[in-house]
Amino acid sequence: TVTAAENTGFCAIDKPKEDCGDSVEEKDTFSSPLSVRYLLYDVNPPEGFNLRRDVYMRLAIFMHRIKKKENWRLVLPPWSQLYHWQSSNVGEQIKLPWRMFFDVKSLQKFAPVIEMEEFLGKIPKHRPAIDEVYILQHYKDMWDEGKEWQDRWSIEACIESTPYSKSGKAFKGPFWTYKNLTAQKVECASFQGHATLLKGLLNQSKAKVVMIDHAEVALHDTYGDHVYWECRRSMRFAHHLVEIAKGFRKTHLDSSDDYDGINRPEDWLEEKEQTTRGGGPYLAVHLRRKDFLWGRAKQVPDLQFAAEQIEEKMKELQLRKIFIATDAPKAEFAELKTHLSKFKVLRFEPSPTLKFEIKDGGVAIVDQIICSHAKYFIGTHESTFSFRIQEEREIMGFQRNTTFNRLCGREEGFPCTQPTQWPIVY
Ligand code: GFB
Repeated sequence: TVTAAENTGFCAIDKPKEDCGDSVEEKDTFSSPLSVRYLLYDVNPPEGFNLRRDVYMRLAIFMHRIKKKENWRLVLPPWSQLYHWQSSNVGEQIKLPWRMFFDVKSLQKFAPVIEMEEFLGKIPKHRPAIDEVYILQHYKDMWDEGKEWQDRWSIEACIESTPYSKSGKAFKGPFWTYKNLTAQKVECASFQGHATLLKGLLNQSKAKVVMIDHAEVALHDTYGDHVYWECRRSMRFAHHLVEIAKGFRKTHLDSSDDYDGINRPEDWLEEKEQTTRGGGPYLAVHLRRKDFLWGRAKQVPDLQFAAEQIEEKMKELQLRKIFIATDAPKAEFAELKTHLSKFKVLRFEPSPTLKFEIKDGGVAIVDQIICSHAKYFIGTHESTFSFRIQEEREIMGFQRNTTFNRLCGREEGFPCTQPTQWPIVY
């Protein structure tokens, strides 16, 4: 039997990587110390998938900027044990390569990135994988009154305890759950500034393999300029997930790119400014629940109030179908449906086999793809999950009033302040 994922060219963990992404490597044998250097990174453990995507962009843009002069490879940190990935029955959600979620070839057209396994395959046996780890931390005086903002970094004592500990000559650490990985040196670096400021930190070191932990401390060089958007456009989703979303749109939402007037070239480099007036004949809502119910209590509506807002928009747009992307448990979704019984309310619910293959991350991406193709989208206040959908819609050229919308909390009332618009730049 051919599973849905095999059918769509799914790049499983055990599939040869040549089938899934090109190597950008020339032969680097590790013999000449600085010919090629490797930058590894990790992010504050509780952060979710979509904030991590943003941190990737900060580093990829940095690599893109220096790629003509310096020979770095950015090693894509495998996805391991994300806090929000809580499904049982999907197997272990650790060490998942980027090709499960993104088109790595497409990423490589913007920045010199490689998968972790490709990097690990290069390390000679006798050698610790990582030479130096720098844990970024904020300056203690960063928030002091009257302190002027100034780009700076310095190696300093660690302010908080770290998850790295010395064992013999080497340091052990979380290292994306790879038990055998070690580092030769671990230090803290107080850091205030944009990602390109990391250049100073990397170049004071002569190490071949450097890891930056808490990379989220480094800020975007420029948020929203054309380089930001090039990087963002290079983050095409993995083909098998796009195909699964296409199938769902066609079967359940009467939606296809042709009918909906959406026209995106295969290669993001060929993408030009687009205008989409259509979109699939459905309203898409990203209804963030779980930790947002207490983290953003004022701005996240209860289900009844969410349904009232959705119903009003449905009447205005004269649509029949609603697609809900949500992290809500089944019971909450069932309750929402009872409040919207006049409409067809749908959610993407993969079969157990498919879910096992694409995992929680894949389900979330399919949700995002479906939301990004709708005639009208309403997101959740300050959710990076919603932000990424808005960006996708900007790339496709939807009218901004159909994209930058969010549900209002009961306490705020309706209407409420809507999200900032971040227009695409070419
Ligand atoms: O993606 P994310 O950073 O967005 O984290 P926020 C939320 C995670 O929850 C997603 C799941 O990556 C998914 O795993 N999730 C949320 C969903 N909404 C949906 C959905 O509609 N469909 C599916 N399938 N899954 C931030 C976190 O969350 O919120 C931070 O990154 C922190 O760590 C902060 O917790 C408060 O920006 O929404």
